Amino acid sequence: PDGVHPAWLPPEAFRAIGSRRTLVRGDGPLVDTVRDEVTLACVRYGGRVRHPLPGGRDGPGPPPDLVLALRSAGPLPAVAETVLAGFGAIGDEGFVVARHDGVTVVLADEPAGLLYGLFHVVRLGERAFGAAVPAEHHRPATRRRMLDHWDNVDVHPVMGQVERGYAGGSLFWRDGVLREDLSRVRAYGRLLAACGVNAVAVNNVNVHATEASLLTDRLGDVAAIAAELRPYGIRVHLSVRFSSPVVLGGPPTADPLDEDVRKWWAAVTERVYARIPDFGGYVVKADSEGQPGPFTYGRSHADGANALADALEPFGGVVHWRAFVYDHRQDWRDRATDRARAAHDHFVPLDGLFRGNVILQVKHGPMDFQVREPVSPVVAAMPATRLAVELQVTQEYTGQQRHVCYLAPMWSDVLGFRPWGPAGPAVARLAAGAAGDGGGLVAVSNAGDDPYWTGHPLAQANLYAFGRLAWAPGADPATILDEWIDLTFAPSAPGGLERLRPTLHAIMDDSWRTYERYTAPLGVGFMVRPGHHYGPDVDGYEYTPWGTYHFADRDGVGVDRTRATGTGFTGQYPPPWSEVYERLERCPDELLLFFHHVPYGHVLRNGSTVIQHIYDTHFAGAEQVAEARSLWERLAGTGSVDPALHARVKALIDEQLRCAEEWRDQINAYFFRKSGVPDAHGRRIP
Ligand code: GCW
Repeated sequence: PDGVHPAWLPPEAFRAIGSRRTLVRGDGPLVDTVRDEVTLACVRYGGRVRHPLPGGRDGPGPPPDLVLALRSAGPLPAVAETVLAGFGAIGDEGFVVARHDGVTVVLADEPAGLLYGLFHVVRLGERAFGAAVPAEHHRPATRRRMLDHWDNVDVHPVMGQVERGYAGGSLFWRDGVLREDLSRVRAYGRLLAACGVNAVAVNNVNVHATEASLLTDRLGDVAAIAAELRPYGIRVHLSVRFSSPVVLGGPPTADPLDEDVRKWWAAVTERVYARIPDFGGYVVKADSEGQPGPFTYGRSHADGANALADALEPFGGVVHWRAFVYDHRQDWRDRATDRARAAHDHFVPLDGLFRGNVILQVKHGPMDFQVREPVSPVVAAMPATRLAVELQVTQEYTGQQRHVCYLAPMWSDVLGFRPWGPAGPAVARLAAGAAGDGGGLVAVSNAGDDPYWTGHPLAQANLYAFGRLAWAPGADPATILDEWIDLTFAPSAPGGLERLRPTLHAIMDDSWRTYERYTAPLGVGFMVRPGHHYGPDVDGYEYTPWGTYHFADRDGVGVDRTRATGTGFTGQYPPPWSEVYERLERCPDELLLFFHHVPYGHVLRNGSTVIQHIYDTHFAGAEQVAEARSLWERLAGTGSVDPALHARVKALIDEQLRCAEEWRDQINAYFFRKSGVPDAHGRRIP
């Protein structure tokens, strides 16, 4: 669409394909998408799409450079048969790619696989048409790779239109109605398919009155969005309010065991599928931060989730039931209540009680998307439940898309974490499910109607990286960044990427750790301004009911979550982590204050004291932002990046530096005043 940045799919990304001869073989809507993509590219760059003749024979002309074919598409060109020899099932979304006898061949069992294969060739660009390459089999690690939008139809008086959205308004709704022009939704679906996402939940999990009716009266909106995303293999899910029966004119109760309530959900769900046959299912935030839930009726979360699951089951739909359930009205004076424990305390006793089409959606950390948290112990504690791990692409607690914070290294750590130690499975495997039937990966989207999609242009990399890691959790974050750089910038940097690439790596590779350095230290979390969560406010949440405390006093800081003397949270982990986190001398530095309350003079494993580490990291973090800023400035006028994009990033980095310095000064001043310990290097602390 006009005026919208093409992100990682500028037209030039299709040059290599568009300047060649391609044969597309197969039928069905997603194959049509592949054919349309190739055709468009060829119109632009002078290549040809060859159409098979009726009866499966290929049209006249020279042999193709690229074959994109479904295995079932009848007799395949000889080169494709050669590539396929010896291959068993390729899988629903998988593809086989090879370069053989001067032909690049992409083969799939199912249309979705062909689509992902096409985007693989796009990523390769010219490299796809070079030397011979033996057949590679690509398949997603997880079946469902989903983005949740926290979009409202209306503009919410406090949260705005997109809750925790930092990229403008919703892509779907405007002025209280579905947008008339949905071409951007289609473009969004295309971007998502190109990085491997295959599901989108369209609305906020805090479901307000207007949005509740998306399930019934406004179902047409959901159907229209689904129609735009379908050509890119993306299924639509809907966040629903647990009290829907009551608020949408059904029975006067939402008791999940009430027969009328169950009938109501069944009838409503049937109507949803009549309209959207490939509808994915419901997302539910229940008994959480004021949302209604089964507790109102004395029922369990298994009862609640199962009622909706039963309604979806006949149609193959799933319920994503969120595990983000905790007491947000706790008494700060009460040291025994620990929000980190809540999800495990609530849900682990229910393991085995959920229907097969319930997916328990667990935030990756036990608190709330902080820059540093341990992996949620729930992930390892519910073997009889399908679990999805939820990440946050939108940068609520990581700089709100004003700060550069490339999150792939954090996600990669999370996905690679092994709850039972080195011999056990990693989180990515648990989300995928041993038999491929796990809940998958979900992330809160950072996209909105901003011309750059994500507010900060460099935040596009996070959206791209989420999809790529959901597809291949073992992928290297720096390699993913390179893919994103090549696709996004190579075409518009006629001078090449010699300057831009190293600059982007210098600014982005370590930006998550930089952000960690200048914000809340050593895993303690929060210390943000309450409400909007931007910028520092060390005690902002300290005496509130939200359960997010640091307990700093004149002697020390941190939350004692040990079994020996604290809240016992460490006991929610299996060994070895239950022991590693419990023991001060074994606990990783970066999580020290998440698990322990220690004196300022406590010596970390890295040899520094806690207080000196706080000073050092805060000075270093702000300095690194200053360096990033000057690196970015040096690109100005070099032609390596579009001037408008350069200017946007420049303005944001200025703000990032201002904010990082404020963080540095507040945190350092706070802990200097509390502890009275001076900085060993005598630097200025206000
Ligand atoms: O991170 C917190 C946010 C809330 C959000 C909640 C959740 C949608 O501050 O805005 O609500 O998490 O995940 O449900």
